Amino acid sequence: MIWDEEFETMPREALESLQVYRLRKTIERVYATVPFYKEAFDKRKVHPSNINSLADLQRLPFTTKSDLRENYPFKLFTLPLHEVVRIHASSGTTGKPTVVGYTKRDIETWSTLMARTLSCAGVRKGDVVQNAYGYGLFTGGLGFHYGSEKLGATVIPISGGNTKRQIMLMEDFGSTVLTCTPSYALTISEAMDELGIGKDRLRLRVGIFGAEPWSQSMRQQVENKLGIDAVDIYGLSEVIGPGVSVECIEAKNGLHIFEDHFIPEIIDPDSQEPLPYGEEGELVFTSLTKEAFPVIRYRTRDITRLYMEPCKCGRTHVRMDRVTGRSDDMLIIRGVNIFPSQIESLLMEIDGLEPHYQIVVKREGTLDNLEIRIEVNESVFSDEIKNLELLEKRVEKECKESLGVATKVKLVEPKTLQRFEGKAQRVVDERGA
Ligand code: DLL
Repeated sequence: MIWDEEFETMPREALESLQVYRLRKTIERVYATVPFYKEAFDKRKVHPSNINSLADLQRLPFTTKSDLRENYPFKLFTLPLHEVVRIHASSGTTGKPTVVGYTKRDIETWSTLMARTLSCAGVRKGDVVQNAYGYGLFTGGLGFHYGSEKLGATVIPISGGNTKRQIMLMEDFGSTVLTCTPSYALTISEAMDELGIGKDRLRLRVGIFGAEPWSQSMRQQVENKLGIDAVDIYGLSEVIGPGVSVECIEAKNGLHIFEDHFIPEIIDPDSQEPLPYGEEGELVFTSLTKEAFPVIRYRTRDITRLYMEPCKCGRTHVRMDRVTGRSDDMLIIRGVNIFPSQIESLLMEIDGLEPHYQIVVKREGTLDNLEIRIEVNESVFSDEIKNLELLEKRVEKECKESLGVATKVKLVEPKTLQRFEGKAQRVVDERGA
């Protein structure tokens, strides 16, 4: 079901005029209220009155994560704090978090976008949503919570963790929808095996998984293990949280970006030049309806591509491919660029391996080396040592061929690597150590 039929299926021309109108309003707003934007626009000699078409977007400067840090915590808000009813923050790996704020109307907009998202993923009134995204400063938990209520579904605000209890309630309350990171979905399915609870004892139908990269083969694994349709959802705190784009349950093929609220662009991360539809590059967003914390050409660092081919669900908005990774997560090993998600796709294709792995980057002498630790299943593990060694060699060979760099592979005992309740931490960098 399409939640906002009028907007989600808007003909392109009407959508673009709406975007231009909203863009102009947003630019007027930030220019008048946020010194950072006024200065940046003045420097480029752009004034809100110059914004009359989508092409004019190119005249605006980019905003980066470090701009957000330099304006920590509230200096990019367009309103005094007493107009802001909610704060969220995303923790960076280093230093201060990125802080975002919402007015009452922003919360209303976000909830509507999340109702739209859930609906696009096949959730209906009458569904029971087990919301295992973390509640707190992270936008996942509360974003899904408000959206589920808005849609009229029954939401269980269980948050992440406490996996046994999670499964018990899933069975007792008859949850039909599971929302969490894909890595936590795996952790849950593994715990079900351990407890001897088969998927037939649950009523799960759909999983809405995101907040971290995951591969198509991981989707198949999770779908089989839980007996569900698994759809990909993308978003980031700076832009609104979850509710930026999602796959439709009909096609499960690319994520529809809610273009009446956000304008996406793809740029070459080095030259910063815009790239045409179909080409892979860095995703950039401009918000069109946010009040407290609009963002102008925000560089996400996420790598993907956009495409306009019509979708069978009838939505007219542009789609994005699944995000392969963040430009800052890209590993450069002996001059070769490697995304952790490439390694995941490759491993998932090999029989006998489990979807639990860790990528360790080491420095030996002056050279960087990759080591991949991956769990094997019980039957492989109890096989003869000789066969384990053969499998190890085979994985090494496939890694070398596909990644273009020699990799050490260590097959490890089932259930020995770390499990995750929120975003997975797959890469361990031992170079600085
Ligand atoms: O992760 C918002 C969210 C919550 C999205 C729940 C989906 C579901 P942040 O903590 O600010 O916000 O992290 C945003 O996570 O820039 C991407 O690098 C990554 N990310 C989010 N969704 C996906 C996805 C939330 N489906 C950062 N695939 C983003 C790949 C994703 N990466």
